[in-house]
Amino acid sequence: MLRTSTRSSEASFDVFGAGMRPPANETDEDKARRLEAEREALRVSKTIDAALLEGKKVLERKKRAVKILLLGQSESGKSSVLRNFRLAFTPRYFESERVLWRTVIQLNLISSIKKILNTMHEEWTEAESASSPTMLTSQHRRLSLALSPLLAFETSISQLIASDAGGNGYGVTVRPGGGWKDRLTASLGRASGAAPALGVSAEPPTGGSGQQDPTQVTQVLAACRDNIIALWEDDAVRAVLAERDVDLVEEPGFFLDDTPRVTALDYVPSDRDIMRARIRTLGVEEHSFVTESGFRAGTEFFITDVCGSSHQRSTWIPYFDDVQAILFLAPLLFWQSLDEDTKTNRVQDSLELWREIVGNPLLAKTAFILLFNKKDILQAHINAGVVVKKYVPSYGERANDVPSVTKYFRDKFSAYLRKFSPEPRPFIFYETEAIDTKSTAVILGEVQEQIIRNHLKDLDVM
Ligand SMILES: Nc1nc2c(ncn2[C@@H]2O[C@H](COP(=O)(O)OP(=O)(O)O)[C@@H](O)[C@H]2O)c(=O)[nH]1
Ligand SMILES: [Mg+2]
Repeated sequence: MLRTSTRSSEASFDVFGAGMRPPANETDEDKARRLEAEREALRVSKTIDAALLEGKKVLERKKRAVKILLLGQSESGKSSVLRNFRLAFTPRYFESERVLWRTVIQLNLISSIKKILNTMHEEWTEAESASSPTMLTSQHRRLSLALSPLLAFETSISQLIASDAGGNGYGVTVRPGGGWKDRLTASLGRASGAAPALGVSAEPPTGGSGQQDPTQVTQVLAACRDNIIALWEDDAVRAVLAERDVDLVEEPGFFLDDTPRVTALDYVPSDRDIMRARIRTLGVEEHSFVTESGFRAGTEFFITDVCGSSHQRSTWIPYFDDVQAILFLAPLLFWQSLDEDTKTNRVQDSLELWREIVGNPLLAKTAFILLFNKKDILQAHINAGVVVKKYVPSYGERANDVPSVTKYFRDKFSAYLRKFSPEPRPFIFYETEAIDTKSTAVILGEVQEQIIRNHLKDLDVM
């Protein structure tokens, strides 16, 4: 039963007042305790108020900020576009991270070497068990032995920066949240005894934590330089790799052709190197920052970078709420299949993902910007004589050139958008090459300005 209270203000005041009044027989000690408890209660209440206010401020900030989602299959170039974004609009921040990319690139290089050494070992094992001949000689054994110290570095530094992210045995895989940057910064700082610096030739480290010391890898790589070059330029090694379908040049994070530069003691990664570096993030990463330059510098951005592999895609949905724009990355690499599912054609997979995303009612108001990324790779393959019709039968007799391929797929993406969008909307598309920072900066400049303008219009401040 619901009891109604008497609404006499005097009565309720009295009741309230009696409860708050100190007891008549209160001792000095009790009084001190009571006052302390009251002070504590007030402090807690103020803290809660401040937290609520802070939470409200964050929400308000986030509401005014520009929210962008980077979507696309694994390896489509999402993280590279984000890096370009930071280079173009937060250059000071980008500079501060250059030192970290050196270690990532060194690891990328070692990963390629590891693949070569593993392939050579497979060859030897098979040659021994089947008593079949091999092109590899004792000279190759010596090279393999000389380069093996690098493998220990790959393992220990990957573990250091990847924490418990695991991985597939090659390359660098990290958990979201930027923790890897903190761990690596700390480790580089510890090893040099000061803040990490670039452009100075490192002295051989004296302290540090043994093989986990990322500055030592610089020394060891420098010492291995000639052997790495000898390995990579060896005809027999190349032939064994080709025979076993190991195509390192096509893989992300390929730096073997840059060995002399990357193994130099004073190596400083160029902007392009940083865009070419490969690091895999498991899970969704949210980046927030205030732009230092560009249109309306000082604008706050929240950019969400997801992990694109197919079994991670269900984790994207919570990030769809309240985003102004989606940058959808779709490289037109029609001759490739997905790493995680070798039966699925990459472009087909992108199209299906696009269909799901444009059809999602949560994104009905979101602007779509489609980036046909990796246009350099498309161009190189078309130049090398790859025939589109062979992989995409419906391509028919259209001209086998980049503009025709691009138009063919653009029409497909556009038709899906028309057909599956909850309401009609335009989309912009660009052909991009995320490792070319200059051309990407121009495109991102346009995109960023357009998104900010639309956002300000929505907020009614323009
Ligand atoms: N050649 C070339 N490589 C690219 C391009 N965009 C990205 N990459 C490389 O492709 C790899 C995967 O890119 P990443 O941004 O990590 O893809 P994500 O998995 O979608 O985040 C990286 O090694 C990049 O350097 C491009 O336009 N051209
Ligand atoms: Mg990524």
